[in-house]
Amino acid sequence: MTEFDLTIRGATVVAGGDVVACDIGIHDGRIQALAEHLPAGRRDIDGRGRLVLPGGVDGHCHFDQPTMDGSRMADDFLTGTRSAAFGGTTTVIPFACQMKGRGLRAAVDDYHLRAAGKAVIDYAFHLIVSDPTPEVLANELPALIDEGYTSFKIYTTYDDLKLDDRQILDVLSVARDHGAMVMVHAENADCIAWLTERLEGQGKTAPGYHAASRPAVVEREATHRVIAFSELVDVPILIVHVSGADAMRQIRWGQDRGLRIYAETCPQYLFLTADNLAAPGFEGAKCICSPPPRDAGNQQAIWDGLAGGVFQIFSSDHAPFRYADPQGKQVHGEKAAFRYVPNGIPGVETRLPLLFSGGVREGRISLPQFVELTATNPAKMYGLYPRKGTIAVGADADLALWDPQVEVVISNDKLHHAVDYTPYEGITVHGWPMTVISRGEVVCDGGELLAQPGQGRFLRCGLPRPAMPKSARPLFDGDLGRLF
Ligand code: DUC
Ligand code: ZN
Ligand code: ZN
Repeated sequence: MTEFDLTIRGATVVAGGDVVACDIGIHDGRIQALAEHLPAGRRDIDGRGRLVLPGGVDGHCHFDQPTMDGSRMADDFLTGTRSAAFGGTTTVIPFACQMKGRGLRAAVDDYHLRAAGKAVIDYAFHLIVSDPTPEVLANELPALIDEGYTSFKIYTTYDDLKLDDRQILDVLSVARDHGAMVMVHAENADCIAWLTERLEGQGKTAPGYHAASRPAVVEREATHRVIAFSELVDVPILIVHVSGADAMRQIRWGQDRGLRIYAETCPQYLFLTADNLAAPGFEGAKCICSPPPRDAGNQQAIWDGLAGGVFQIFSSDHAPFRYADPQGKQVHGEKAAFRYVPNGIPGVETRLPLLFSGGVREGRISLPQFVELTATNPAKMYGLYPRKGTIAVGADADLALWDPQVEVVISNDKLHHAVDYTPYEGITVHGWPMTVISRGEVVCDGGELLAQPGQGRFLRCGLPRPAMPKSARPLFDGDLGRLF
């Protein structure tokens, strides 16, 4: 038998939906053996007292994404992946964003340049399709899917990004034909614009009114609409950053109807509420994100949906803007109306500890559910499984060794992103990843970064199995009867 490069001994391991005591033998960056007792490796790590989980897969985060309003994201591929790694994540999937009037290929090329030589963990790209021209639909998108960019996000809101219904149907149809996964940001743009104008007319421009401009009904309507489109085109969709009970009910309705509707939620919908947006002065801007956090009842609904299977994945939607910065939340000044504040909050490092503590430690979800939501399912949804997201022979040795007991009070000065605040300041969590391993190399250990920038590799994604349409037949095969 080949000598292991690394053996982790005596740990409690979550593998294949079970919690087992075993050793892990690693060779050439991959898991080569799982057994009760394995021979010593060239290096051994004592795993006693540690919980070994697959490294997290954060299927929704934004690093160094170009913006249109003069703002700038604080995290690039170095600080973003560093922060992810310290929080137990070993794969990230940020977005190559098409600018209206430009091609998708240009967005991908530019994003590779931004990533080059920086990442400390592995990364893939989603695409954002904001301008589905005939050329994009017929040529660019199919070619990119073929090259390993097999998931894309579309928006029903934000002027720079939103698609109209006809465009959404066109994009869904390409996804169906080529086997890609479509992520949807579902909020009704016209309702938001209408409400925003009225609020501004009443002088209600403080950050707290951001929540009033995007109430649950706005998310519910768009969620139901895209579920209907998914049924019409017969293609699965994944609704991202679901904020509460209203949208969840639409999703459950679609799922009960037998449609392949998947859903993601994020820490902000469990640990923040609209009250955080209404903090004194401009402070609430720190929590401006869309959809906005709701209230305690909706937080509970999200917990229930995580435990009960409405949600398949739990991502950060890390969108990092510094607070006290003319290129951050204050790009239009420290008294700007809420509509001019960049949307997004940081969370790539705190995603896993918050869910581990609030979910597993508090008994709301099981440990295997935690692993599914944060690693296995995102890997499956985005065509990275079984290479990523699981502890199995042959998988990449991407592992997080957790101390499940340690108590940590979250504070920004302990985090590794480049943002000057965390919305979770002062929250106490139990459990934190102490050692993080990427393809067999220790990336972080005891608070120290051991990886070199550029060590992370770009991943081409396969076609995700969950993106397969219900019917294997082409949508229009000369027989329109199926549609009616
Ligand atoms: N909403 C998004 O859709 N993306 C980034 C951040 C946010 O709040
Ligand atoms: Zn979004
Ligand atoms: Zn996002």
